[in-house]
Amino acid sequence: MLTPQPKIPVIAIMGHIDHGKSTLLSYIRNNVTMAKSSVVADDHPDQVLPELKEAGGITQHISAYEVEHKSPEGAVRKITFLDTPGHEAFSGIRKRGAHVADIAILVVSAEDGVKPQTLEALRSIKESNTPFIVAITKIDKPEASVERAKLSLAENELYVEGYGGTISAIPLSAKTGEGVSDLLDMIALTSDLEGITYDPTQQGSGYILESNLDVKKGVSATCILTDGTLQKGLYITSGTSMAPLRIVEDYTGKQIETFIAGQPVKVIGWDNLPSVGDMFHVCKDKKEAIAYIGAKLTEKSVKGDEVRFEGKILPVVIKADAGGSLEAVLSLVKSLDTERIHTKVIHSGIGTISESDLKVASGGDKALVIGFTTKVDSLAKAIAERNGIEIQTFDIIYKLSEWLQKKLETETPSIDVEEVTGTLKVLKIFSKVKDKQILGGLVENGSLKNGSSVKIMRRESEIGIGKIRELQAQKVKMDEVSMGKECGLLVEAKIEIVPGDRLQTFVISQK
Ligand SMILES: Nc1nc2c(ncn2[C@@H]2O[C@H](COP(=O)(O)OP(=O)(O)OP(=O)(O)O)[C@@H](O)[C@H]2O)c(=O)[nH]1
Ligand SMILES: [Mg+2]
Repeated sequence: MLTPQPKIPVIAIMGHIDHGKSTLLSYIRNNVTMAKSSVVADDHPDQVLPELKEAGGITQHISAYEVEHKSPEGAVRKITFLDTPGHEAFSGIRKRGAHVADIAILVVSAEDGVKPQTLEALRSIKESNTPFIVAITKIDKPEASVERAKLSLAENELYVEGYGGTISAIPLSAKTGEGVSDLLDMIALTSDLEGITYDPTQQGSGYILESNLDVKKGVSATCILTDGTLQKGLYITSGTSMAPLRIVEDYTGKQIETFIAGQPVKVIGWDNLPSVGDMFHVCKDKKEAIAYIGAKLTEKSVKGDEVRFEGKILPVVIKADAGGSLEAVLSLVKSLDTERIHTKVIHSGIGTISESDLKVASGGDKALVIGFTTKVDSLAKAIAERNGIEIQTFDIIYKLSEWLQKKLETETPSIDVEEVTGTLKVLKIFSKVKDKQILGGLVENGSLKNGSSVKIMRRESEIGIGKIRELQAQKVKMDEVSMGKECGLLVEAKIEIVPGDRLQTFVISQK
């Protein structure tokens, strides 16, 4: 028997935003690989390098590439790379990257050292028990210091070789290419040492990396096999979605008959969008697939009651271009909730903002429609105009975040805030005729103004309200008496004031 066989290692490139993950990958694809590689995880299988089309120069999807590397000994091997985003909103994608990878590359810039998402990526790598290599990038930059980067790793309890640990750290530049082949050799070595293998006789299993809706092709999903092989003709299910293995593309967009562990492939023709990060399961035919999904549906538990929220609720409809980015936008939107305002996603989905989305947004309270790297069709635009619905679309996640934060601020209902401007301690009562009371006291804080309303406080509680009708200090009528001064005053109040009470003046402002 031939089993197990060496597997195409799946390498996830992870790390903080702008630390050079995508640039490193495009260097590898352009200069190191023998075969021309391409992106499969997005909608553009044409040969466009990601940094040329990344909105705002940041990665916002997971992308999978297959490359061929020739070792110094001349052995050629395939490697699958997953490029993950570094922006904080995409933690779900990073987690999945670490989870499906056989080896992770933790990218740390020699300029910046460890940053928040470096640590978050490291946590995901450790949680999934993935072996990893550190790549210290941008060493060509004048401000770069490999030593400083290694030290900052050590300060965060990641000890690389030479700094009390065993983790390999490869300094490199994706601009000059220095060190890149060392990294590839280290990947090959780690793959051999880790014994990354698969069983070709097994029915394939793995995960959904990304899902997309294409106007021409329909629903497609990028899947990665973690073990086994798959042939055309079978059925694939994930969650409650399924697809025949009829149109399956490899990394070049070419149709393939069989695919093996470690290969990222695009399966086209799903009945609806599979959830990103879910495992897929293979069935021999449609009947079995339907039965499998049916069994899963009955397992589904009922969700608990939502917690009551007293503040304002802003209904929103969210559309994104792909499953991973939709997930990121949904969690971003949720994270912006405050004590006084919450968004409520009444509908979300993938694809162009269309008539049906606007219908949902127009029903009941008008919802805000947010699109992320999607278009708005003309019918939807017309309905929005007619019904006064606001549609906003964004290509860059942080722009969406900034805008929504501002929007929520302006939509937050103002509340009345009371600020105490003066406190008087009542020392003596001179007279009380009906509700007019003449008393003497000491201003303990702030100042008291004639004509002000006062709260009458007994110990810690407010027992009533009143109004200052006259104010005197040393028998002279005053408009205002300030802290530390004694004064006499005429207060109109229904409550009988007694010595020891405190009178507080206040202003009400809206916040
Ligand atoms: N000089 C120099 N610049 C680099 C190097 N690697 C990346 N850069 C630059 O750093 C910036 C960010 O690089 P990216 O590769 O997009 O960073 P990233 O880690 O993929 O960023 P996200 O995907 O948004 O998390 C770009 O302007 C690159 O040109 C390098 O080795 N040397
Ligand atoms: Mg990137």
